[in-house]
Amino acid sequence: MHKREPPSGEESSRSNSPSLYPERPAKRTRLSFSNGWPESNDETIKVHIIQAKLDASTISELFFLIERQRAEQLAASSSLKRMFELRNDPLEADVIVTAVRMRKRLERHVSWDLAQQKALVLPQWLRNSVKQGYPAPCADYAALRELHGETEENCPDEECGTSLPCASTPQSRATSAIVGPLQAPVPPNLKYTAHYSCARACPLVCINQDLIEELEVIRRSRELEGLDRNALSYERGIAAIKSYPKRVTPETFHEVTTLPYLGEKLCFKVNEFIKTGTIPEAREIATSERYRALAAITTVYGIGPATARTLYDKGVRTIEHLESYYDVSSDGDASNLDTFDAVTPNGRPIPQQDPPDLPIKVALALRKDFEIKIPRAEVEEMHDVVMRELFAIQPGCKSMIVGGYRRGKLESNDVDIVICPPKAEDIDEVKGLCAKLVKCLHDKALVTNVMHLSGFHTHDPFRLRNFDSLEKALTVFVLPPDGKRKRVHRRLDLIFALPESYWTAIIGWTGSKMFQRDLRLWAKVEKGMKFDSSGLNRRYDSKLFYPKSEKDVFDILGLDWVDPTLRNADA
Ligand code: 8DG
Ligand code: CA
Ligand code: CA
Repeated sequence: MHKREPPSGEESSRSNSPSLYPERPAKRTRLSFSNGWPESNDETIKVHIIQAKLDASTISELFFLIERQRAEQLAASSSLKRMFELRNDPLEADVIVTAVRMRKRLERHVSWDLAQQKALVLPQWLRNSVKQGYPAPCADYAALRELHGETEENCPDEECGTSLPCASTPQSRATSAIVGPLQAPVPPNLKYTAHYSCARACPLVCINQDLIEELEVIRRSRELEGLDRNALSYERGIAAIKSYPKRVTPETFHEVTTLPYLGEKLCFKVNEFIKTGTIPEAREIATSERYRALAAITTVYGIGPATARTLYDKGVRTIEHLESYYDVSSDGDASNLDTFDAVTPNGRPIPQQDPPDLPIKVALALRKDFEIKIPRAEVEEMHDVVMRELFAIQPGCKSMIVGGYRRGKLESNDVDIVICPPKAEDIDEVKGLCAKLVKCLHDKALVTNVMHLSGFHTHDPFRLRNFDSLEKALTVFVLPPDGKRKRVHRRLDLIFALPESYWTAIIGWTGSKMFQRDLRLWAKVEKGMKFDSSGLNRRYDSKLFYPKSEKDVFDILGLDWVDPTLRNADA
């Protein structure tokens, strides 16, 4: 797998966030899916993994391979039907992946009878199959010599050449092209037992992701109900399980109970999950009218849980109710909302005023656009467009795409870019650069709305001023028309940092939220320091530090390096 080195202090003026994946079409599939995943169908290849004889990082890698290709499938608009899906029960699987090569050992996990009805393959089969986008011939990877014939016979690749895509189809080539390196390997020094999530490795998709999704429903519901402390307990429990590299089973349950923040209540729920594959409370919440309503209402930008609860009390249950409450038509077309009233000869609108903020009616109309996730290629395109405009105003700025994109997400909800002007000392030179850029982007009809534009402050060790002393603009952005694509409104956050706070800004805005929260806590409790996106200082004498790289921040805080792709401590 691809290993990314910690970045050095030397940055180019373009993003140095490496694209983890080759470019792929920006179209997206309208597959039916639940919990964000495509639903399995007859053409899904069901895979069971026997964990015996596999080390933790291999188990994690194999589970991750499956989850990742499902996400790729969803993102890539591929019509390829051969998806791989995990099955806990070997009985339900088409293929059993195992490193066990002896009959006696195998029979501890699967009966011989059952084994004869399946294809039993080595882990490399899964790697190669996912990579090429269709099942490799199982016989070439047969785990047990005695079952070579059965493995060949039961291999799902036999269907290749009938109704399903096989090696030579363009679809399979397309999928092959979009499977890239996954994430940094987990370094042995990052222990899953560590108390702080900033000292653990949290992959984007973990081996217990199905359990995480259940716990996330409960966490979200606590948040929607305003039970913030309780929500935080779930958030912490989720972060702990996220870095646990073994599957939760009756055998591992005892160890799970010893993980940080796994209190009695959470352990009870984990145990329910082990026994039934779900958490009853999560199922009950997910189907309740109140949860569904509050979750739907808060998808509108600017409506938080408290407002959502008030609206619910007034009878609002759906987005349609909300639209009539705010007297908005429900055609959902946001294209007429841009505040431009003149048009150039080539059809580009000319803005007549400063970018407006995002009133609730506009937010409602933009909701459908905001629901459409942003693929990595488009994130990069947006960054390129912004940096081109910035260059015309102020050459030599450094920038980095941060947020979920940097943590390896295939699709983001919004785009976050940290920008740093070239000169180190002169605050006046950078003051207002953000506002200038936003104005310029608005003049070119690239930014349609600005929800927040903060002033510029030097680092404030006593937190006497705002939350963090960075210049930031939270905006709505649309890529320039290319004659083909529909203008989809995207959320774009631009964060301007002074050179001395560039690296802390990058860490803060790379997230995840829990990673950042624990970083602050670690700095305070363990090191007597204060960390936030705008800087790093020692509490007792307010001594400021000027990190020269991201790794430098970890070093100053006495933490081992954690690759951005392993900072996914949130669900
Ligand atoms: P996505 O939903 O956009 O796909 O994922 P994300 O990129 O992880 O979420 P995000 O909401 O865009 O947040 C990115 C990171 O930025 C997250 O770790 C939290 C952090 N962050 C904010 N707002 C602020 C803020 O005002 N100050 C600081 N320092 N950090 C912030 O979201
Ligand atoms: Ca983001
Ligand atoms: Ca953001």
